[in-house]
Amino acid sequence: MTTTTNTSASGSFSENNVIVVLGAQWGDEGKGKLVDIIGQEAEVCARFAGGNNAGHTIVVNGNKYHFHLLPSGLTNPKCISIIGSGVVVHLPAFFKEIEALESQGLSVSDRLFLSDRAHLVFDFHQIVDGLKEVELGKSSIGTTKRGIGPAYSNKASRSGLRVHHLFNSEDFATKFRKLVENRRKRYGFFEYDVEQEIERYKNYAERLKPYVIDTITFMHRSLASQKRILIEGANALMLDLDFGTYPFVTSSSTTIGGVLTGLGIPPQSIGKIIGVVKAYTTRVGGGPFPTELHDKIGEHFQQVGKEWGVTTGRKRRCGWLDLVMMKYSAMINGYNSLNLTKLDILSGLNEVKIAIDYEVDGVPLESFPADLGVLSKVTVTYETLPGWSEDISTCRSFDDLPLNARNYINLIETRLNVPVEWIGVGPGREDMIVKK
Ligand code: 2SA
Ligand code: GDP
Ligand code: MG
Repeated sequence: MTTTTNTSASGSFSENNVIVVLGAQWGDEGKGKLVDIIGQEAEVCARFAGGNNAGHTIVVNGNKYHFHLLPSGLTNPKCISIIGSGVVVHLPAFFKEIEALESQGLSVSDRLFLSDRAHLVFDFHQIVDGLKEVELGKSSIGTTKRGIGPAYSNKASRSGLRVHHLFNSEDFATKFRKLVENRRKRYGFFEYDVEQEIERYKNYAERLKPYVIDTITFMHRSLASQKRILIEGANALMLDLDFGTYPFVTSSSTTIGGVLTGLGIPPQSIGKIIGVVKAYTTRVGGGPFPTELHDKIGEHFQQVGKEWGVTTGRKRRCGWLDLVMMKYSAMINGYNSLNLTKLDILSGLNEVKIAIDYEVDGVPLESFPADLGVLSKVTVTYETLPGWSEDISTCRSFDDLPLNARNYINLIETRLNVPVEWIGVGPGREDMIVKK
């Protein structure tokens, strides 16, 4: 793989040693692409939350790379990648992803490290994920069925198994048997060969040894030696366990707080926080979505934007950009700047709309409501702007963009009071405008 790019990321690290990239909506904003671009200058790239539920597609010179559990910064052959203690790790998926990337010519195994404190996701967690969804029936979450919720549940209830447990095989076996027994008590008997699984994990433990380190010490050494560190978000603010549309959320802290707890670094080490926001909104799975469209425009976003899940292949739901949600997102994460992605997908629409207010029974809401019952009743106020017909995918500076596209961006900046620093106009690494 070559690493040439027209897009300079060097400016990003000139003033800050630690840059955080976070999803600002319901995920799939295009975080992977920005991480790939900034990652070309990074010495360390770290994941802090989630597991292999995440899906990032990166396109370099027409080649597609799919990342789920491993940090996308691995596209830079010189960058060391860290999976922090806040991540939950399914070892079969971990090794499978390494093999897939290596088969594409990306050598990763000598520069990838995993926290000894990270919790493990087992196949039985994935079985339980499915059983839980069935139990919920019509109100199911629409999870990725990767076992993420059940693994974090075990972590929170202090019965989970962490990476370091693998290296004490007797203790591991005892705890593992108990864990499965307990899940069978809760969900009824399910087929699962416990003893065979224990043997399988003995092999995994041997294979895993070279990857396991104390990532906290590693991160602090990297901070002390002023390494250029890129922290990569997975999922997004509206899927955060505390701040998202609960219970239609994932089970981790996907926000800035999760960066600190998932990597064990202090707040003052963070230099810059970049929020990635799609020029429209998508969501995959269940849950409320105030600006969702069930018309031709929604179909335009879905089809032209190729909105299918990277992990499950599910169709993503689509709607207008929502600045009520974005204000809430910016408030919590404190973005220093934004990467507006997929602006090219808006080309060809006569007019474009942006949600600017929510009202319930004629009364404007001050912020994004906690109660989904309230959220389901909101009337959304939109600002409508004229669209543009030009193909913008070859634009490489802000001034190259049609006036109406520039106005769209200006409105976002003014309303959110956060500068748009990066503008995505296509899936490729070079399809990015850096706004001065
Ligand atoms: P889970 O599996 O317990 O984390 O699911 C809980 C909710 O979180 C949503 N979720 C996601 N939303 C968007 N993208 C995700 N990653 C994949 C992608 C999704 C896919 O990049 O396309 O392939 O379907 C992701 N992961 C979790 C999920 O839809 C539930 O609403
Ligand atoms: P992530 O989970 O936030 O990393 O995003 P995903 O990779 O799940 O989904 C974003 C999709 O949009 C990927 O297929 C990207 O290749 C693609 N993409 C990213 N930025 C742009 C852009 O500016 N324009 C277009 N057309 N596609 C983009
Ligand atoms: Mg994704």
